Amino acid sequence: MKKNKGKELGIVEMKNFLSYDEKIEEKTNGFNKIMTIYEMAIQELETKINILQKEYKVFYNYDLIDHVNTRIKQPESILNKMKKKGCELTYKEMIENINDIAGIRVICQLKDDIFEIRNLIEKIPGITIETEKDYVNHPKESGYSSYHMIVEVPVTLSKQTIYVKVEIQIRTLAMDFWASLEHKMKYKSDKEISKKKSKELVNYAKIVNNLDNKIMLMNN
Ligand code: 0O2
Repeated sequence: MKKNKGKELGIVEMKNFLSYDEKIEEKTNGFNKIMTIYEMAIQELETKINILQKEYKVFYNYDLIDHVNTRIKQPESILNKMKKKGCELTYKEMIENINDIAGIRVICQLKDDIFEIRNLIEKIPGITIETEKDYVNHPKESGYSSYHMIVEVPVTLSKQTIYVKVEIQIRTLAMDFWASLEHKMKYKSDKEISKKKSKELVNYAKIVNNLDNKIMLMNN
């Protein structure tokens, strides 16, 4: 379990709400309570990111952030991921091992902006970065490109503060277009797609990357 300024995270504070060794039961009161905490964390972080977006637009006349999407992972998706990771299907294992139950996607126009946004997020008071994955400079084999951060967001309730993990994905409009298409075609599909199509997708990812680089140069 992670420590934050000498404080145990997440689970300990959330223990007051339900018994954490219990098996996950979707759509029960306990499950909904946990999901509400994740929703609160998204709300907290989204507000802060929206403020940065507005600040850049109004004070610097610059569209640093094109738009922001948020989502709570579907219960079925959570359970599938837990099974894949070999976790026991308890709330404790879910909170400890599934980092992207709460997700925020920040979409920008230029590749350089991804790192500007990352640096601004790092400076938000109270937010702690737990892990980062740079699929922008190191795309996945599939061609997937994006900057990932797992951050801890403090959610202050009347009797306690709960530190909740949120996954942030930062990517350009072009990367987002590719990822959405590939997600639909392949990533979450039960059926395998042909090797030819997979290769084609990797090629399109390279074209998207090229486009992002050219637009960045043109802009500079
Ligand atoms: P969904 O449906 O988007 O929620 P870890 O969290 O480190 O234990 P994980 O989750 O594999 O392991 O980490 P990673 O690589 O950071 O991927 C997390 C998310 O990134 C995925 O969540 C996808 O949203 C996205 N992603 C990663 N690889 C690909 C890819 O090849 N193509 C597309 N389109 N998206 C990708 P989920 O839960 O897998 O799916």
